[in-house]
Amino acid sequence: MAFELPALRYSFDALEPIIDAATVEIHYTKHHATYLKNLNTALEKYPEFFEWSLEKILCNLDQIPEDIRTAVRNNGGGVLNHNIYWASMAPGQSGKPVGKLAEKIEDTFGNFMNFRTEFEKAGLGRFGSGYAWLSTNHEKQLIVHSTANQDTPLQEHLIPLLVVDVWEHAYYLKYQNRRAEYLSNWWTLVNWEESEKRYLAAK
Ligand code: MN3
Repeated sequence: MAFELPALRYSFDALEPIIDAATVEIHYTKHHATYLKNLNTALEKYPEFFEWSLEKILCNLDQIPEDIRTAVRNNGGGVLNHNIYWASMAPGQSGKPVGKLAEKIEDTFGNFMNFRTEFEKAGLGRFGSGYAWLSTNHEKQLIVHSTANQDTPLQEHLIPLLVVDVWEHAYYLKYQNRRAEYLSNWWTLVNWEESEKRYLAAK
């Protein structure tokens, strides 16, 4: 069974005015969909990997045949990262973390604003294309970091909880070169219930 594109949980215009409808539509139906198509095309040569989860594939890239490994790393990462990015956002959010994750953020960073500053710094500091993440390790410690291109936290043995896409295609139509403005506006879209679920499920 080929991998599939998860349905977007909201309409293209639901993240307005922070992220415009055209950006969401192009990002989901063109960028994300193309990573998916290219991943499936690469794996057609070795269909046994369709039995694996995408997470398992990305955690075990050394077991992927060398001739498709780079394609699987880039396109599989592109699929997973976007799956998490879309789920990290929702319309009508409170802007504040919830539950156990909220407590852990306070414990780790002192307060939410310190965490937010560190996360934005990770996004701004990522040269070129990539992502800023809140991830957890196997001891359930929180880590703010960034990844390049379509690499994922899984390759660093981390479990992703929250992500923002800082590729220019994620914000260029509305913000052009103003990545900092995109990042500071983005917080009102964060779906903290989703991150809390990921944190509780992390092992
Ligand atoms: Mn993207």
